Amino acid sequence: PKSDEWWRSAVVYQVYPRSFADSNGDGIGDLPGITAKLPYLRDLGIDAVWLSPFYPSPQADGGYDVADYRDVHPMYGTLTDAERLIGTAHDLGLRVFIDIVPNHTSDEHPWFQQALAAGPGSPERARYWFVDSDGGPPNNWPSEFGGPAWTQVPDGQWYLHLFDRKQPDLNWENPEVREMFLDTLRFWLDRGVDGFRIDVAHHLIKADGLPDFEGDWDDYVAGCLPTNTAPFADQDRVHEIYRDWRALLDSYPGERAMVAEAWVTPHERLAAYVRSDEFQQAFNFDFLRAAWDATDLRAQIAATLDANSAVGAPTTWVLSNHDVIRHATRLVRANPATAPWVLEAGEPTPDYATGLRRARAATTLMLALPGSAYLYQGEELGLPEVIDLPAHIRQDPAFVRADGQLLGRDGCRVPLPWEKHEVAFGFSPADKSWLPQPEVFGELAVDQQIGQPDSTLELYRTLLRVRRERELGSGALSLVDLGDDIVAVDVATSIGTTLVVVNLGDADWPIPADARVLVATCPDVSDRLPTDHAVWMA
Ligand code: TEU
Ligand code: CA
Repeated sequence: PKSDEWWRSAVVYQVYPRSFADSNGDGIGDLPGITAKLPYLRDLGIDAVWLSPFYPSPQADGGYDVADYRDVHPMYGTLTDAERLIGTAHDLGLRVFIDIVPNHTSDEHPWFQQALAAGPGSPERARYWFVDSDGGPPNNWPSEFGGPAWTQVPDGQWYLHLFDRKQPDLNWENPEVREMFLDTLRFWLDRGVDGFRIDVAHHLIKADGLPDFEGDWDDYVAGCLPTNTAPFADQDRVHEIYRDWRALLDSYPGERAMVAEAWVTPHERLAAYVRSDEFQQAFNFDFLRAAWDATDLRAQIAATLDANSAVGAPTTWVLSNHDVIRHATRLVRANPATAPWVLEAGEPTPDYATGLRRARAATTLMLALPGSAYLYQGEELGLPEVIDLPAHIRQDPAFVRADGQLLGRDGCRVPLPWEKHEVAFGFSPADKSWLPQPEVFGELAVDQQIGQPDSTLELYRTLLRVRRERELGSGALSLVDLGDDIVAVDVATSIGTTLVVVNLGDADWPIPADARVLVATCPDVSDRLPTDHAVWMA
C-alpha cells in the first residue's frame, strides 16, 4: 500500500538552476554544478530538491517559457546530466521534484510556431487561444506582468497570454494538449523523478466564452477575492486534469507526488486541490503575505490548520521562493501589505540586521510547524534581496513590462556565494556571474558560515536536525497564549512536547527557569528572549 506518505513532513529545497552553481565557467548555473553540490544539501538536512525549469527555452521568463518539455537547455547541460543528477540525489537519500509548466508554452515551442504558420481556423491554432476581435483585445483580462493578456498576430487574430507575450496560454479543452502533458509526465517519471511542482496550477481552465473579469485587479492580486471570481482562475473543471495526472503518478512504483503552485483564496478553495485523488500538497503562501506582527502570524497559522484539517491534508509552509522578495528583506520593508513580489522603485532599503534577525526567527517558527516546508536556495545563508541591480541588466519581464516602476524578481535570483575568496564567490570557476553579486555576499558565503555556531547556515542545520529527531513535521500543534506580542506554539509528538516561542514585542520575554532550550536564534539564551528572536524548548 502507498502509505509511506513521505511528502507529508518533507523539507524541500528549491534550486533555481541558473543561480545555484556554475560548473563550466560561463557565469550561468547548470545541472553538473547542482549535482556537485548535492552533498552540501544532504548535509543541510533536507529531504528533497525541487529544480525550477531547466528545459530548452528562450528564457523570456527565466525558463518558465518552455520550448521543449522533454529535454535540457544546452546551457544547463544534457539529458544525461539530468539523469545523473537524479541518480546522485537518490544515492544520497534525496528525492527530486521538477517543475512542470502546463498553462503556457514558449512562443518558440514548435506548437506555437506551427500555429502561426497554419493560420486562423487550423487545428494547430486550436491548441492555444486564438480569437478574432475587431477594435482591440477580445476581453479585458490583464497580463500578470502588466498590459493586456492579448497580443495580435499579423493575420488579425489575437492570442491569450496570462503572463508575457512570449508565453501563449494552451487551450486545455483540446485533447492533444492533455495527451502531450501526460506523455511529458511519463517521460520524467520513467527517469526517476519523485515529484512535480505544477506552475500556476489554477489557471489552466478558462470560463466558457472568455467573459470579462468584473472584479478589481488589485483586490484579486492582494488575495482579497475568491479566486474563481476571475474567469481565468480556479475554475472547477481544472480538477479533472489533476485527477488524470494523479492516476498516472499512482500507477508508478514508489510514491510520486505533486505540489500545486496555486495562488488561490480563500483557504477552503485552495484545500480543494489537496485530496487523495489529486495533489498531495498545495503551497500555502500565507507567510509570504503576513506582516511581522504576532496577531497576523497567529491568525495565518490558525486559518491554515483549520482549512487543511477539514480535508485531512497536511499543509506546506513557505517563506521565500524565486518570485518574492527574500524574507530577510521583506520582513522589514516599509509597507508589508504590498504584494510580496512588488518591490517599488525608490522604496527605502530596509535595515539588514533587523531583517536577518526576523528571518531567522521566522524560519525557527516555520520549521517547527507540522506539515512540510519549502526552502529557497540562499535563505539558509540569510541572503538579502539585492535591490540596487542596474536597470540595464535586469531581465525579469515583470520589471521590463512595468516601465521601471517595479523592480521585478531579479533581486532574489542573484547567484549564490560559496567561497568568500574565490572569483564570483565560488559560484563559477570564472570571474563571471549572470547577475552581479553584492559585496555582502562574500561575508555570507557558505565557507564563512559552515562550522560557525552562530551562523544562519548552522542555525538551519540545527533546526533541521532537531526537527527530524523530535518528529516535529508530523506533530500535533496548538497555539499557546503567552501575550499579545508573542507567537507561541506547542508541538506534541511521541518524543515529547516542544514549545516554540517567537518574540515580536519590544521587551525581552523571560524564559522559564525549568525550560530546556533546544535551539535558539540568539547566541546566549540564559533567561530571556530578546526582540525578534525565537527559541525551541522542551
Ligand atoms: O508564478 C506565478 C505567479 O503568478 C506569481 O508568482 C508571479 O510571479 C507574480 O505575479 C509576479 O509578477 C509562476 C512562476 O513561479 C513564475 O516564476 C512565473 O513567472 C509564472 O508562474 C509564469 O510561469
Ligand atoms: Ca554554466
